[in-house]
Amino acid sequence: MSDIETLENSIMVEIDGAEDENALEAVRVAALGKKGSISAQMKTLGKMSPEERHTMGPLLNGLKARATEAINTRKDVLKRAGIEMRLASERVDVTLPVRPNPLEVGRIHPISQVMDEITAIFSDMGFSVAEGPDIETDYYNFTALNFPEGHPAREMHDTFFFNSDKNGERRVLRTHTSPVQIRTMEVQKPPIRIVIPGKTYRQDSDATHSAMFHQLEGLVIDEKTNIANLKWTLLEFCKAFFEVDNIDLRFRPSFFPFTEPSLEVDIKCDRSGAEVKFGQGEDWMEILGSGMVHPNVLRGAGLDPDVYQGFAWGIGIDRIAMLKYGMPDLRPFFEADQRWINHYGFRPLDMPTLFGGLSG
Ligand code: 2U9
Repeated sequence: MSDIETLENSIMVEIDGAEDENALEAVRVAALGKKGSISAQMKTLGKMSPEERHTMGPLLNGLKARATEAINTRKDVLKRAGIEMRLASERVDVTLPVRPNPLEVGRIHPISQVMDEITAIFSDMGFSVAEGPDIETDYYNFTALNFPEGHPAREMHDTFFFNSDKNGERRVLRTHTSPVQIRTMEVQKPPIRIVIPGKTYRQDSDATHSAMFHQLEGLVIDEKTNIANLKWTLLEFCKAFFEVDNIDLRFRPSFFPFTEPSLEVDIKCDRSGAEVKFGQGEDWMEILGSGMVHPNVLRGAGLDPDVYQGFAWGIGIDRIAMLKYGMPDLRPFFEADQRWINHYGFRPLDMPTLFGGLSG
């Protein structure tokens, strides 16, 4: 066997033995690369006599062509084998249901949704959102709000009291978000326009009351703020929140220690069906409480009632969420039942805005 035949045999054995495309590439470089075995043979042609070159030239060119072809054939085989292997190992069950987009999983709780809706409405009117602690001092929860010491109103709130500390002071779980207004008035010079959404606590629980519930209160203080401003603000809020234009409100005199005069607000509605409808009917339903901030409250927070006046209101978020979205029972709000939240919850990326729609 000639040297060329021996070389060809050994290259062909290596090509056939290459188990993957990387190994085959190594064989190609060893044979046909710049310093490869076939290239080395080709280089010897230049030193041969014309007769020798005449014989050896075609032999070496034939070897180069056959080696190249064998490499390409083997490459195709290996490529196809690779695809077959992936097809066998990577099975896809096309009958499986489509997985939901991770951004779409999870639901916004109706309370968070309603808080976002209300804050969107008041942000649009120029209000800021304020927050404060859930555990309050007796002073901020009661005294600063014009509840006289020992007054039965303190008990009326069904307050959760903590044990007294060594100074005899007892903290409370706030019974309303009103302490936040006091804290704001102490540090911010009017004009003040704030809304305070948050958790509040009272010892009360049945189908429509829970010991922890949510309120949204609001406060406006300026030099000429008056009761007409209060009525307009609450009317515009109700129109936007219930997404009905012809809302009718009725203001009834009431009593709260922190406002004078105090007004309870009823909304006209139709209660004849299973769900309450607004903008129609002849019934009235109490929806929120409000009033002009009591001069004692202003004075206590360091504001001169002869210069500043303002209005405040409070609304139960859980209750208006039930009203707006037709939820009959308050208790599932706090039961973390996945089926309930899937039914009543809101899509996470549908942020309530006045221009895009509040409730999607
Ligand atoms: C300051 C001054 C006045 C907040 C007010 C109400 C009337 C009210 C209830 C609504 C339903 C509580 O959740 S509820 O049971 N709230 O009726 N809240 S005026 O008045 C304030 C607050 C802070 C400094």
